Amino acid sequence: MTNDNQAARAAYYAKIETTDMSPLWTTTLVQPEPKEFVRSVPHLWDFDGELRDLLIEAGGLISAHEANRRVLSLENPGLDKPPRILESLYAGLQMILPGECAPAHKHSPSALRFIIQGEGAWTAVSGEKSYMAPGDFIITPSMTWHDHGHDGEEPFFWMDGLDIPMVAAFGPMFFEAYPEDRAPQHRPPGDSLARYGANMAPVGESWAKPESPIFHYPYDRSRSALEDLRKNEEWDPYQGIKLEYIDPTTGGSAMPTMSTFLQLLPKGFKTEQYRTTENTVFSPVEGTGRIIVGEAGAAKSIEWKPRDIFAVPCWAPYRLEADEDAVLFSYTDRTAQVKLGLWREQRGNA
Ligand code: GTQ
Repeated sequence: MTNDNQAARAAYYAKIETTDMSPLWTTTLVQPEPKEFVRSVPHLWDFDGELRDLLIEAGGLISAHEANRRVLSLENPGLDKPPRILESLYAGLQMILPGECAPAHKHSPSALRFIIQGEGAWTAVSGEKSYMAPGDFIITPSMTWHDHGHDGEEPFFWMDGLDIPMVAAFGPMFFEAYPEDRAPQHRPPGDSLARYGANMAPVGESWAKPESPIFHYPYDRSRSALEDLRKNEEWDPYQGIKLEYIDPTTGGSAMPTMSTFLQLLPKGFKTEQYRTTENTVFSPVEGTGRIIVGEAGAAKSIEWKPRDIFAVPCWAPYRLEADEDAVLFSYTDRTAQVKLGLWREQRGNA
C-alpha cells in the first residue's frame, strides 16, 4: 500500500466519521462464536445470604403500592444498564408484605413468577385469583391485567422472569396502569386449571392465544411427576430428568418467548458437559450442589442451594452436580430462538 493510499484512506475514515455511516470492514460485527460476542457472565445471587435481607430492608422504606412493584432487579456483572440477568432475559426478586397491594397493570413484556418463599399471597391474572405457594410457576401473558395481594402473616417472595430485553430489541414496549388498585375478578379461582389442566379441554371452546390457557402450574403436581419418572431410571446424562411446562393446546412452551422447565437430579448425579445457545436462569428448589461453568481452563465452580438464582449465558459449557436429590426450576429464551431458527445445543465436547 502506497503512502498516498494510506493518506487517502485516513482522509476517508475521517470524513465517514462525520456521517451516519461506517465502514463494515473495520468492525467485527459478525463474530465466529458467541463467546466473543456474549458479555454476560455466569453469576449467582444468594437469596438467604443477601437478597432476602435487602428486600426486607426495602420493605421498611417503601410500600408495594408506592413502589408499584417492590423488586430488586438482578444485574449481570458483565452487562450495562438497563438491568438484565442475561442478554435476552430480565430477572427480579419481588416481595409483598401482609395486607399490601401491588396495583393492577398490564404490559407488553411477558412475565413469569416462580415462587421462592412464603404463604398466603395471591395473584390475579386476567380476572382469576390464585393463591401462590413455593415452587409454583405462574404466567402473566403480554397485555393481561394482573395485581397481587397478601392475606398471610409473613413476607412473601417470588422471582419475576420477563422478556424485557427481547421486547426492547424490537421496540414495542407498552405499559398501562389500571384505573383502580384491583382489576375485576370475573372467573372463579381454579377456573383455568379445571378447563385445561386435566388433559381435557372445554368442548366448543377454542383457544387461539400465543400462551397457555393455564396460568398457574402448582409445584406439587410437577414435583410428583418427576418423582414418578424417577422409577424409570431414564436419566439423561446431560440433564437428569427434565420436564417442560407446556401449553396443553399446542404442546409447545407455556409462553411464546420463554421456555420453562423443572428438573430432577438425584443425589450424587453429575451431568456431562453441555452447552446451548439458550440464555438460562436457574432457581434450585430442593437440594444443594454446584455448577462448573465456562470454557476449559477458565471454568469456575459455583455452589447453589434452595432459593438461589444463577444465570448461564448463551453457549457457556456447563456441568451440574447434585450433593442431594435436587430439583431445579429454569427459564430460558429457547422457544424464541427456536422460532427464529437460532437455537443449538452441544452434548459433550463433540
Ligand atoms: O410484575 O409487572 O420485576 O413490569 C419488572 C417489571 C415485575 C411486573 C418486574 C415488571 C414487573
